Amino acid sequence: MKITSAKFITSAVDSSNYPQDNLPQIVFSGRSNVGKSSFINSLLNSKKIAKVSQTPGKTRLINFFLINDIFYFVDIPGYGYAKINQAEMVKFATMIDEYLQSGLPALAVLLLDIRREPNEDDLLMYDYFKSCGFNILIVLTKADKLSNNKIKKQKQIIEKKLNPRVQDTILKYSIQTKVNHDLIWDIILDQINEG
Ligand SMILES: Nc1nc2c(ncn2[C@@H]2O[C@H](COP(=O)(O)OP(=O)(O)O)[C@@H](O)[C@H]2O)c(=O)[nH]1
Ligand SMILES: [Mg+2]
Repeated sequence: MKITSAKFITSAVDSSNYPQDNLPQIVFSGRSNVGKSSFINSLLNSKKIAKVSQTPGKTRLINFFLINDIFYFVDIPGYGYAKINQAEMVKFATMIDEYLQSGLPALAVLLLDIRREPNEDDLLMYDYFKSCGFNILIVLTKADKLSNNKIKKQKQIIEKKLNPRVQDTILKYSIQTKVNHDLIWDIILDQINEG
């Protein structure tokens, strides 16, 4: 995929702020620090596009990036914040619920750190994506941190815990080696063209 333009469009708390043009959307989700911003930047061959969503005030919002003027990357906030109170948690869940129920996402990308066993938050998010009827791509980040042997073992551990559907794809990724970069783009573009 040749990226000719990638623009930050808007941050949203609710549907009144979503883009209204009905272009396909790819949603990215994962625990804080999983490497979501790095992954988005790496797919877009950009050093900073997803950084916008890291500026203060935007990290807990839904951020929309318009790619090549034909589809959106949608960055939803990393779950599993340590310091969040009950009221914030409810607000946060409501915001993500509303977006995922909006019928907009064409593909959900769930990011998991290849070195870690999925936790309750990861499993909940995966179940949630399934219940929304999304096609799901699971990306195991930071693959460069493990040997090939260890990668194989971790992939088995993660698959056992997640129990993925046959139609879901699981791929490792690394921002250093860009392994599976083209394959991931193929999957994304397939989804966009189907919609
Ligand atoms: N070695 C390595 N580090 C990574 C990779 N992806 C992300 N990181 C690092 O992991 C940390 C968290 O990444 P970030 O993209 O900010 O995570 P986010 O909180 O999910 O957006 C940063 O220090 C990144 O440099 C990767 O593929 N390989
Ligand atoms: Mg981030």
